[in-house]
Amino acid sequence: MHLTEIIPQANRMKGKILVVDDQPLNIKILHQLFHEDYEMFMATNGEQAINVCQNELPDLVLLDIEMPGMTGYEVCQRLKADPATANICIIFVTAHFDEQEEVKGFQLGAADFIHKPINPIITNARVNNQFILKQQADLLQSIALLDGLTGVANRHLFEQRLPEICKYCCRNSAPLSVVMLDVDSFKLFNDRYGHQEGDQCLRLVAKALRTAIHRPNDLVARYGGEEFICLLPDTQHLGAMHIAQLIVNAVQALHIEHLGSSFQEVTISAGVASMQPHRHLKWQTLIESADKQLYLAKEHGRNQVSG
Ligand code: GH3
Ligand code: MG
Ligand code: MG
Ligand code: MG
Ligand code: MG
Repeated sequence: MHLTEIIPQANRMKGKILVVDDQPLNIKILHQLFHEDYEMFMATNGEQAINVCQNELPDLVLLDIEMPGMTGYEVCQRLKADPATANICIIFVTAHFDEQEEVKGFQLGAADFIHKPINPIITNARVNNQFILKQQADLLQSIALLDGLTGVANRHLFEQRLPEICKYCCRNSAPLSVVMLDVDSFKLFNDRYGHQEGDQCLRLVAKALRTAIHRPNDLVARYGGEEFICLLPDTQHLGAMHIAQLIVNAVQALHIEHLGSSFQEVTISAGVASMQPHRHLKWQTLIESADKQLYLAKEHGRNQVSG
């Protein structure tokens, strides 16, 4: 999975707002209020709202409570239960003031309430405040979970996601593959070209990795210094071997000079391990197997895949 899918870019210029209301007139009022500063999306029922959230990942949802079919509360509950949409900021828009109802909304994870009839000045202030808070939260999260040098997931995020992805694979009886990668003879690269060039090389390698791994549920992370790891749910061993080979080829195709290496350019080695998830199989075993395979790829001459 790419981080941009997990963490919306904190520095995006224009925020996205989804307005959900069964009354088109209410949508129109809110649209008029915000369309100049935000990219606007609309939905007239709960199902539609959830779809837009999954596809567009808005920053904020202005959510009507009383709607035929799914209520706003149910929409909120479903969005908060899905890790992909849980960070979306939800503001309920309601015609009734009822303490108990508002408490319920906050307990479900709403950020604020706006009361109908819409007061434009107050509504503007509340929405803009929540948007700023959302941006700050996104920024903090990206600092905590992204690798500062390469922009891919860091080890912390990897370790957070690994058990979740394993659970997902178990539930769906889906295979799970791991590709462990380690840049070849990188100590010699640093020695010859300097640490700055080394850093730039790691950025380019990470970019090549991100290009090769593009399914939404895949995860690319920097595992250690010059080591990367890819988690590939729903991927059989053969498919993972293919992807690993694509990465090995892509890194060599960068043609980064490395005269200390027998290939004369920067290369990477990969170890692949796969499993059919099973309650008794541990993900630790999977990582260990990939690591062993990586060691074999190194032993057999580097710039290759073992699995
Ligand atoms: P092998 O082919 O067996 O993997 O050899 P290697 O030289 O790559 O392995 P080794 O583990 O001996 O060296 C890894 C090097 O990676 C040493 C370290 O200085 C460098 N390295 C780790 N993290 C960074 C980083 O963030 N930036 C730079 N420039 N170098 C790094
Ligand atoms: Mg309504
Ligand atoms: Mg290493
Ligand atoms: Mg090493
Ligand atoms: Mg290395």
